[in-house]
Amino acid sequence: MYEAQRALASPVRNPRMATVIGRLLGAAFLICFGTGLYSHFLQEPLDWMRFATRPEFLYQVTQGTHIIAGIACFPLLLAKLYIVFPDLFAYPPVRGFVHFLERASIALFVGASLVQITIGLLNTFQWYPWPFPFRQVHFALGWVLIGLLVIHIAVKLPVITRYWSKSSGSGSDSGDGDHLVDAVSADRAADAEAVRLWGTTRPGGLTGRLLDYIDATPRPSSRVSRRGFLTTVGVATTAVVALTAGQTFTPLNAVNLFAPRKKGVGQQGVPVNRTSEQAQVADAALASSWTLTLAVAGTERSFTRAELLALPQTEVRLPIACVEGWSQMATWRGVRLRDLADLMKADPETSFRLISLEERGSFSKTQMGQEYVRDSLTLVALELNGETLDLEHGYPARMIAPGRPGVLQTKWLSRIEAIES
Ligand SMILES: Nc1nc2c(c(=O)[nH]1)N[C@H]1C(S)=C(S)[C@@H](COP(=O)(O)O)O[C@H]1N2
Ligand SMILES: [Mo]
Repeated sequence: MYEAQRALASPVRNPRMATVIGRLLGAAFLICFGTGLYSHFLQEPLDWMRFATRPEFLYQVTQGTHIIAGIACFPLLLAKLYIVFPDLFAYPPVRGFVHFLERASIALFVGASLVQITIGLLNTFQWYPWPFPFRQVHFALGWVLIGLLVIHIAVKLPVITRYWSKSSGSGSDSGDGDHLVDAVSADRAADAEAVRLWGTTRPGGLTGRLLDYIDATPRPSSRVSRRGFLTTVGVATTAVVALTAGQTFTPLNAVNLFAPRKKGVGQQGVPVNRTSEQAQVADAALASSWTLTLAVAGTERSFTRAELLALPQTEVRLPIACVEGWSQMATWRGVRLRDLADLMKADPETSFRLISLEERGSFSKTQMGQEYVRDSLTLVALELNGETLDLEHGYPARMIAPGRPGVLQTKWLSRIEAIES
C-alpha cells in the first residue's frame, strides 16, 4: 500500500488542489441543482406555484446555464478524481464505523455524480440507452447528490477551511520536492499509525530530520507542475464549454462544434425538435377539416385556421428554449391566447390544458398556468419568421409563450381546455 501511494504521489495530489477544484465543482453542482429544480417545477408545478414570465428569455438563460455548468463538470470531476485517486488505496481500508460511512458516502457521491452528468449529456443528444424515465431519475439523483455534497462538505470541513485560501494550509506553496513530501507524509502517517497500533515505527520509515529538511527547502518546480495542472484543467473546461455553448449563446455560435444543435439550422431558420413524422401528425395537421377547439366551463367552440387569422393578430419575438440546452430566437405571429380566453369568457384565474394532434408522446398534452395564459406575449402562433408556420414547427397552430421550456411550447394544437378547479 505504501508503494502504491508513493507511486501515485504527485505535486498536484494535495489537499489545497483538492479544495480548489472541489470549490469549482461544488459551485457547478449547486448551479445545476438550482437551475434544474427550476426547470423541473416549470414542467411539473405544484399547485401553488406561479412563475415569472419576464424576462422572456429567462428559461433560455437558466437552462443554458444548466447545460454549460453540467458540461463543465466533466473535466472538473475528472481532475478532482485524479487528485484524490491515491486515497482509494488508503490503508487500512476501513478504520471503524465512521470512517466506513465516510468512504461509502464518497463512493456513492462519485458514482452518482458520474451517472448524473452522463445521462444528462446523453439526454442532450436525445439518446436514451436506459429503461427509466430520464427527467424523474435526473431529478431524484439531483437530490441525492445535494445530500451527499452536504455530507461531503461536513466531513471535509477541517480540510476545506484549512486550505480554502492560498496562503493558509501547510505545504500549500512549498515547492519542488512536493511529491517527496507527499510520499513522506504518507510514510509519516503510516508511522503514526504503526505507533498507534503496534507501539513502534515501521522499519524503513523516514527520519524526522529528512522530513524537516524537505519541509524547510524552497521548491519552485512543483509550483510549475501545479500551475500546469490548473492550466490543463482550465483549458479543458473552457474548451468543452466554448465548443458547445454556442447552442445557447450566440457569440460562440461559430465554434459550436460538439453541441447537437446549431442556431439557424432548420425549417424557417429554427431547429426542429420532434418532427411531424416522429409525432405521426402530418395527415391530421394538413387535413382541411382541422379546427382548434376551445373548451371552457362546458362551452366548446371550434375555429378554423381562417377564422383564427381573421382575429386580431399580434407579433412577438420569443425564443424556443429547449431543455436540452439549445435555444433560438424567432418572430411569431398569431392570436393572443388571452383574447381567445376572453372570447370564451374564461375566468382570469383559469389554467389551461393544451392538447396536440399528436396522440402518443410525453408532450402531446401540456398545462399552462394563468400567468402565461394572461400574458400579452402568449400566442396561438400561426406564422413564424414572416411565413406560414411550417409543418415541422407545428402547423396549423402552435403555442408560444415567454419564459417557458421548449417542451411546453406545444406544436400541432388541436384543443385548448380550461382546467376547472
Ligand atoms: N406536440 C408536440 N409539441 C412539441 C414537442 C413534441 O414532441 N410534441 N416538442 C417540444 C420541444 S421538446 C421543443 S424544444 C419545441 C421545439 O420546437 P420546434 O421544433 O418548432 O423548434 O417543441 C415542443 N413542442
Ligand atoms: Mo425541447
